[in-house]
Amino acid sequence: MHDSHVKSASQSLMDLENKYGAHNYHPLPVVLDRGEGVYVWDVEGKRYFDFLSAYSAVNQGHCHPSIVGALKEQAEKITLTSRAFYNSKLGDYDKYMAEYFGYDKILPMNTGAEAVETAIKICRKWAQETKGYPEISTKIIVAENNFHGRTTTIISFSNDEDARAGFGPYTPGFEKIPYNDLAALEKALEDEHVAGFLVEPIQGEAGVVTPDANYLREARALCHKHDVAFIADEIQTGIARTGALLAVCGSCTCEGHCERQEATYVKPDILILGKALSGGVYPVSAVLADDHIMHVIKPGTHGSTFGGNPLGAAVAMAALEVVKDEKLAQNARRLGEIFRAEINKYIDTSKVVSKVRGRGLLNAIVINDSPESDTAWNICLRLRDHGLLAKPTHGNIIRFAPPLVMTEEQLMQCVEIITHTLNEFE
Ligand code: IF1
Repeated sequence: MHDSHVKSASQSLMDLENKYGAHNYHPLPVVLDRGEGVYVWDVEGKRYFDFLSAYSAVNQGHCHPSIVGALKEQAEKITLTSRAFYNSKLGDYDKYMAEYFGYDKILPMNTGAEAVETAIKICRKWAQETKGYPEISTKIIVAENNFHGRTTTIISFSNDEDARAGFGPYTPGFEKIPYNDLAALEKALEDEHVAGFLVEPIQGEAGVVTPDANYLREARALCHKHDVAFIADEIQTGIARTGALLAVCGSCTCEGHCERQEATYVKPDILILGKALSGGVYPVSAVLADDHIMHVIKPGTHGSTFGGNPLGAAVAMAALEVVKDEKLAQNARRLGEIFRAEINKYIDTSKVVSKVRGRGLLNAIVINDSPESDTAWNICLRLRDHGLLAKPTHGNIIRFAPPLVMTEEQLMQCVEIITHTLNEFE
């Protein structure tokens, strides 16, 4: 029998994180030790369905063998050269990415926030050098309740007080408008020095907020009417998560190999990728644009030690091959429809859940309680007890984002766990 005064391995490890790690997160009390596909195991060996996917970074499933294989093979050759020299992976990677997503060029970076910062710099430089905008009045429009990362410039245009309080002074040159509001965008575009509009196709952290069907297309058209760059942050919504290669692809599930004939495709002028670009195996992010914008980047104007390293290049190409070969966009679309239909059936007779929303396998439920309540947190604790890991976003919203390699049978097991757990709170 386990002595109650003897700490579990999990508790000992949680105590170490609390004692020696900055408290910049409030994790669910579970200590993960192994991952494979849709499953993770804690240090006591208990298995869980992972319904967060490391915030949509492991779309291809934990430790996908072909991605890990690419990592191992490259790691034994050469991992990092810096861009002071060429390397034998980057040229093939640049070409692969340009063709996969349909752009002239890619600027390779590492984290999502770095890629967002890179996109902001490219957009500003493009406006100032090709359109003669004055530096002081160059502006980028963003949406309220955005999440684009945690650097000082990015939190400067956040309206999440937890993310920005105390970190000023803030970077100027950004204007917030309501999300999914074309009239507000049209009005903001009256300013003659707007360089770009930076937007998430679906607002993830805000609680998986999906805009009207025509929003992205109309927003891009408004931007182009004013020669303003339409910048899509697909770090969380991209790489098949929403049932298409990119959320801006809409209903198309061609995995990026059509000639973009699909009427639903809204091509960003600047595309930002991260997270599942590497399948969660290594930090890889990227900014893609055509030459008329990317040409402003000249030697010495931007860079990073790890950006474009051969290890990340090898991993990202393997990760994108998995998306195509395993038809992850199609699977995400099909399973997402089943998931929302099943949860809506539950909602019909529920007092606890008021709504389910999302696209593909990026979904969230809204708990019928105040955002300040701990109901959503307590539901996630019980989900953990029942073998499924998820975490609330803001207060009363629980995001559900399993790896896209999930089977229908596994999904139905998870629906059973979720509805059974919710029932305990009715
Ligand atoms: C955290 C969630 C938050 C992102 C979008 C850029 C980035 C992210 C659309 C920056 C990162 C992560 C960061 C993590 C929690 C998670 C997240 F929505 F995915 F759940 F915060 F909103 N654009 N999202 O979602 O990429 O620099 O992290 O690689 O910071 O708490 P990064």
